[in-house]
Amino acid sequence: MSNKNQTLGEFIIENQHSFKYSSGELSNLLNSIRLAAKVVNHEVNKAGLVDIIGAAGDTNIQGEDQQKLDVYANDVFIQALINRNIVCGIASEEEDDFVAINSINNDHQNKYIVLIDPLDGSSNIDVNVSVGTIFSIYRRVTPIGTPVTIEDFLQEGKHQVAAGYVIYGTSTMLVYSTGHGVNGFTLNPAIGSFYLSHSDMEFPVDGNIYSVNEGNYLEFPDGIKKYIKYCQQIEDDRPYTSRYIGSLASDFHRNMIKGGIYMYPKSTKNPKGKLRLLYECNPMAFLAEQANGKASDGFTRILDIKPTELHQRVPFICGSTNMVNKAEEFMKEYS
Ligand code: AHM
Ligand code: MG
Repeated sequence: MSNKNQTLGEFIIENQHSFKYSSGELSNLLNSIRLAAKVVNHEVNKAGLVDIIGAAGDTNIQGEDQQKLDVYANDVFIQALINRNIVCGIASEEEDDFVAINSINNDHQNKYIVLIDPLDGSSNIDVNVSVGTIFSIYRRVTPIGTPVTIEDFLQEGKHQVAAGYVIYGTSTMLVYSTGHGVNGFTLNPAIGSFYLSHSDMEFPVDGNIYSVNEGNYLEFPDGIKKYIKYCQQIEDDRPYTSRYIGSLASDFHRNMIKGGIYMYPKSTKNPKGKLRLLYECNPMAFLAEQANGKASDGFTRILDIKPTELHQRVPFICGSTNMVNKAEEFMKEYS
């Protein structure tokens, strides 16, 4: 039962029984993400004061080194996850390799791994536009009691046990799923708590918004070019509206609420696409499917792709099911 006065902390506890392995560890893990999101939010809110408090690389008035926000967010999330002694490994878009974490007792008993894009769309920071954090959680596949290996991180997205994002925007929101639908929580900055504001979020089956960086149009595969022309045609309920923030979590969030499609196809410049399968596409695909939407690389379900490397990139098409189906039809016919 959703309750509008419910905090994220209360919601996590109340829904703990629905996790497949209900030991409290996943709740604890989600709580560490909740805490880190609040810390990063505080820092992101100050970003416009950079001329006053100093830019990245400077030393501030207290003698502290100013970090770039993406490095700062990376450190905050990793530290918050390590502190709770629940995860055995973390991979981050900001790190070259995964970080193996031993448990406090030195016995490698922790079960969960986290993959994270700590500050996605960080080029938006300089112009006061929303940025996000995207996270993805799996159970390890190698035996408990041994150190994690790359195999634990290269799991197909369909094995995620939870995923979510934080948007640092006009309001700060944390949206996540543990495989039982998608719920969104809005931060009340005066109190410092996230409250359930969007319960059981779902993509409308159809929509009229398309989100793509059209500056790359000439470099897109023919299927995508033809689909974009289809979106622009004056026919039936078209032309659709074009909306592109350039911050995946925000574009996804708007499209989930209003109905739409997000595309980052491959191009001559990015022959494999730009977005990362493990840190961006898999968590968003998991959320999309949990919210009645769909995510594909144009031909294949994102969650079925077997990763071969940590920083692998894939073309990404995600959103309202009928719109993604239509884009796939064009890809099959023309690309
Ligand atoms: P980043 O991880 O380097 O921040 O890049 C990911 C971002 C997405 O949030 C966004 O949708 C896309 O890159 C925008 O890319 P572009 O500026 O090429 O349109
Ligand atoms: Mg990113």
